[in-house]
Parts: sequence; C-alpha cells; structure tokens
Amino acid sequence: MSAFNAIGEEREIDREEFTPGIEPQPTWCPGCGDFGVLKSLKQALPEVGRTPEETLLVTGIGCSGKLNSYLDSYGFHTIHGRSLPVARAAKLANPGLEVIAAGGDGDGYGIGGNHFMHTARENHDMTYIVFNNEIFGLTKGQTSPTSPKGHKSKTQPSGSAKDPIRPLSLSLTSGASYIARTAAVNPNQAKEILKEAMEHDGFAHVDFLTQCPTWNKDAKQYVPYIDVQESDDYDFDVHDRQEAQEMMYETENVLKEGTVLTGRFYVDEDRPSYQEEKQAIGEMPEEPLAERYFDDDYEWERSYDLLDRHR
Ligand SMILES: Cc1ncc(C[n+]2csc(CCOP(=O)(O)OP(=O)(O)O)c2C)c(N)n1
Ligand code: SF4
Ligand SMILES: [Mg+2]
Repeated sequence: MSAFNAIGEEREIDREEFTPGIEPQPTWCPGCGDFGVLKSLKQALPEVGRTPEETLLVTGIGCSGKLNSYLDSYGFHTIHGRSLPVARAAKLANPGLEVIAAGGDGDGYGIGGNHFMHTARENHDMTYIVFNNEIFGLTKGQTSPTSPKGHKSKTQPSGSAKDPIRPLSLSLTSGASYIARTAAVNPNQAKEILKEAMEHDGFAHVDFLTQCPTWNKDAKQYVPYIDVQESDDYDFDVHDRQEAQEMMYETENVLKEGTVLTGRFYVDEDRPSYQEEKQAIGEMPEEPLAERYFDDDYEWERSYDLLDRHR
C-alpha cells in the first residue's frame, strides 16, 4: 500500500483504530504527561473524521518522539529537531493528509528552533504539538530552553542562570496562525484544542504541558490549571494580535510562579497557508504532487479526492 494513496472510506471511525497491533504498551514512566497527549490525540482524530490511513505523524527525538510507536497511522520518527521540515515536505506533496508534527521542548524550541520559527513564518498547514516538560526527559533531566530560571539539574547544579524562552510569544512573533496551550492534566480541553488545531488551515502550534515526574519533580506546578476561555478573570480577543500578545506575555510570566493558564491565545483564520500563497503566484500546481505517482488503474481513491473531502 502506497503512503500516498491509502485512503479510508467515509465511515464511523473508532479511536481504537489508532492503537497499533505491535508495541501497543507505551514505555513512558508511570504518571508521565505524554500519556495525556496520546489519549487526547486518539480521541481528537476520529472526531475530525480522520482515519489512520489519512494521518501522518512526524516526530522528533525524545520521550515525546516515541509517540509514533503508539499511534497507528503513517509515521516518520525523524532526527533531533527535524520533524518540521519532513512534515512540511509531506504536506506539500499530499495536502489531503492530516499532517501532525510532534516533539519535545528541547527538540522544537532548542535544536529545532530555527525550523519552528520558519515553519510558523511560512504558515505551513499542519498541527505542531510540543510536549513541554521543561527539561530533556529522554537524556535524563538536563536543563532545556523552557526550564525556569533557577531550575537545578545535572547540567545546571547551581540552578539555571537564564530566563526560559517564551514559546507562545515566539510563535506569535514568528507568524503562527493558531496558538494554544493545553496540559496533560486537562484531557478534555486538550482534545478540543487538538481538534481545532487540526481543522485550522495554516500552522497550528499547541504548547502541551506534559509533566515529567521522573526528572522534573516540579511537575506538580501544572495543577491546577486555569482555562482562560472559561475564567471570568481573563477577557481578550483571540483574533486581536495585540491583545493576544499581552495575554501570552502574562501567561508566560505567571507560569514561573506556578499559575498555569491554558486555552486558545491566537487565531487568524484569514492568513493564507504557504501552499495557497505558492499557488497564487503559480509556483505550485492545484493537484497534489503525490498525484503524479498514481497509475490510472489504482483502485484506491486518488489524493485529490481526499483533498476535496477535507477541504
Ligand atoms: C543531534 C542530537 N543531539 C543530541 C541528541 C541527544 N538527545 C536525545 S533526546 C534529547 C533531548 C530531549 O528533550 P526534549 O526534546 O525536551 O524531549 P523529551 O525527552 O523531554 O520529551 C537529546 C539532547 C540527539 N539524539 N541528537
Ligand atoms: S523520563 Fe519523564 S518525559 Fe520521559 S517517559 Fe519518563 S516521565 Fe515521561
Ligand atoms: Mg522535554
């Protein structure tokens, strides 16, 4: 079965279809927030009408990168920090696919930070989930770009001297058109946010707070969380860039003090995606590039049918 043409029919989709037949038991530590990402993703995909055959998950390296092994879909476990360029290429070749890139805070905001910035700037149509546990989990707890100032680790035994990056603000400044933060401790909200991110046309960035009880004992700081859309204390327009910017800045400030604000922070539905911009200047055909690899006799639906179905 070709990765370009394995297209499911219109039908009821059971979330268990996304559970692989081999290696179904995650090797994440008990209590790891990564379970929350897997669970909410498995719930969200059928609810947006996607089958495993219509989904491509591209991951980086880290505990988070293991997500590929536990979700039955097309998958590509790339190298450290490089999930986004692979995801971009796949989406450009076959825009009918639901393309999800995922990786850790070290992977996406550190070594892959350049790709993050430019994929957001170019507004590539995909969902990008960053498992933000504020440390390098897989390599046993080193300081990461989101570790709070003063955080002690093996690499910074006296405490990090540096302020963490501001992932939401960075995303907005770079050009992402959907920006949200959710947390593994809030699976219902996480599912809804992932659905919105997948349905969004453009680069949808979800900063997903995932506790690491093994190497980051401060994980308890993620509880309780506040949903900014549900709370009466916050009133801002997610479509207004300046209001979103101010809300993100506050959100990033208060996280250091242990107040976890989650929800949608910025949504721009009007900005054309990279593909649309390229088509507008005649640099990209209307038909999926993947279509060129089809033989007229193929029994499966063709990739432009998939594109029509999900447009
Ligand atoms: C080029 C390269 N440098 C370093 C590593 C070692 N390495 C593997 S995972 C990782 C960090 C993982 O942290 P993060 O991205 O936050 O993911 P987590 O494990 O926390 O989910 C590092 C430094 C590597 N695999 N490749
Ligand atoms: S080391 Fe941390 S991030 Fe990795 S699986 Fe264990 S709890 Fe999760
Ligand atoms: Mg991490």
